Amino acid sequence: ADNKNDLASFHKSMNGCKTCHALPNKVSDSETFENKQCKSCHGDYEKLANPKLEIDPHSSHLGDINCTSCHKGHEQPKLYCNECHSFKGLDMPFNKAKSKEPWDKGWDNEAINKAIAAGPKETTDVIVVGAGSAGFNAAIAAKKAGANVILLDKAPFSGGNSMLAAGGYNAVGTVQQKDHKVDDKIEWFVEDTMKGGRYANDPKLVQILAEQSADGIKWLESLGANMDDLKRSGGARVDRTHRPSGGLSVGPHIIDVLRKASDKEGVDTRLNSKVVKLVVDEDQNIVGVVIHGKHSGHYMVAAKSVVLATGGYGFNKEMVAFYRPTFKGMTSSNNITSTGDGIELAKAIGASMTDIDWIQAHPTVGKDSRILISETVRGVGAIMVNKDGNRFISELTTRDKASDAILKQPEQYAWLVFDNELYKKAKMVQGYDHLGMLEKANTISELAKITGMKESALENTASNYNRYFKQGKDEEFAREQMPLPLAKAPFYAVKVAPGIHHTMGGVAIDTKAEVLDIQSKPLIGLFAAGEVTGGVHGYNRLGGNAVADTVIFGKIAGANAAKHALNT
Ligand code: MEZ
Repeated sequence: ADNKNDLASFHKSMNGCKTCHALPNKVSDSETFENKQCKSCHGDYEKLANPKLEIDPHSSHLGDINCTSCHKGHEQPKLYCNECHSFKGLDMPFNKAKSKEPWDKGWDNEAINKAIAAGPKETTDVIVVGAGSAGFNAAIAAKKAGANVILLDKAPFSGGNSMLAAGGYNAVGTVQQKDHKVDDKIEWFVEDTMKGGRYANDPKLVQILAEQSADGIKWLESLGANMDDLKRSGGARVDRTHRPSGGLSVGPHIIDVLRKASDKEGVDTRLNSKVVKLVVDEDQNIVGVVIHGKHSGHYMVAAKSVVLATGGYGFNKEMVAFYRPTFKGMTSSNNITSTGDGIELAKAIGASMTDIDWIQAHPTVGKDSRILISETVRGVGAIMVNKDGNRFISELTTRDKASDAILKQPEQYAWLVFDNELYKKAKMVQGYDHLGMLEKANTISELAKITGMKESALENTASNYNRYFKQGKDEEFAREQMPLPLAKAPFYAVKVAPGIHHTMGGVAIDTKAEVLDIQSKPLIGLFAAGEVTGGVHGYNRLGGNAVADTVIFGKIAGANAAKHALNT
């Protein structure tokens, strides 16, 4: 420790460097020992959570992540929550410490070439790059198939963008649908997904998505997940979006389950470990990767199979501006990890891209924020009105259409309006309230006043909508489902605008999740799953299909990666 104001100096004064580190061992990239030390002295998150705090980072939706994600030993701490939120007054201890250059800035080709020339430091069967839902599912599937697996993530925590997924997982033919008497068919799932994607999807991939969707739910349940709640998402003709009961967000739940399951399976997860190169032999077959570890520098690990599960590029401003100039500068609901690394890695060894320029703007990101207001809110019953208080489209239309419609409204924003019945029903709405995002009033006209809408317009909208609800027919916009009227005070409104949410394009894959080259031949040993791939969603993804994609194709990629590694 060389900085009087940092956490390391404070701890050093107790029992020397041994307070935190397992000397003389080197610090691992995941800082595993250090994090165990934090918890052994301070207790786990449950103990640290302070019920008196309005916003408490120790009981957040990020779940049980490394303490050192925010509390840095030798440098200024970083409140990770504020990458998406703007919480004031959450002072972190030791915040006067000096900041340091990030360890992972830029590519260092000289260091990469040196690591390759030095040869592999280790050998494993399967390397999975990216520890979100696709990566965890791939790693667990590969491990269950008998392979040794290393799972890598560049971030100091696992979970990726999946940990922010709010809505749910689309599946057909589940016990849940049967229990709720929902009549659904694989063909309908396929048709809805193709229609939503403007028929630009790869039909073979969509068929797999639909056919294996119910098995994916069973698989998650076998790992410990609860997917008992059902709702409808935009573009679906029936209720097929599965999520945890009580209206909890799906992402944090399944990431918590997958973290535990992958530890139990014995997956070797390494954080702060960025893959900077896919290494191939003279025949273009995968032979390993070069990793840049926070503490171990550049090194090569050999493996016959690599699964790319690095997510999309929705948080990479330059890539968004390049592929979709009209979305330049638009806010993004994505995690800061969604920077398109897998696309660059795969491109560098000749992978082909599918629909790379198709980017989805989610219609309802909190205005001037990065917080997604889940489609669930409309699915459960909210209406959407413009700045004057008039509806302008069916709330359950697909996202591309809803976003386009908002962007055509005066001032390019909208309000979601709902009543207390919905507030009680959807727990995530209480979370938005907690974050101070909701306007609240005892009457519709008061709500109009507070939000600047026209009183008469909003009152008309509400009374018309309540009539449509009663008669079961939306005369204006043919909304397919109206689960709730606007009846029980208090009434709420949240201001929303479109924000980058999903990048539909990415590396081209076949039905075995093998990555294809520009002649549509598999790049031997390279697999991919989740948002890094293109083809599943066409030009527009339906709500609830991303989580399904990560689980189903994650499993396929992991199982095939294991098969390839163990049989060649
Ligand atoms: O699949 C999604 O992206 C989804 C359902 C998002 C949401 O609005 O909750």
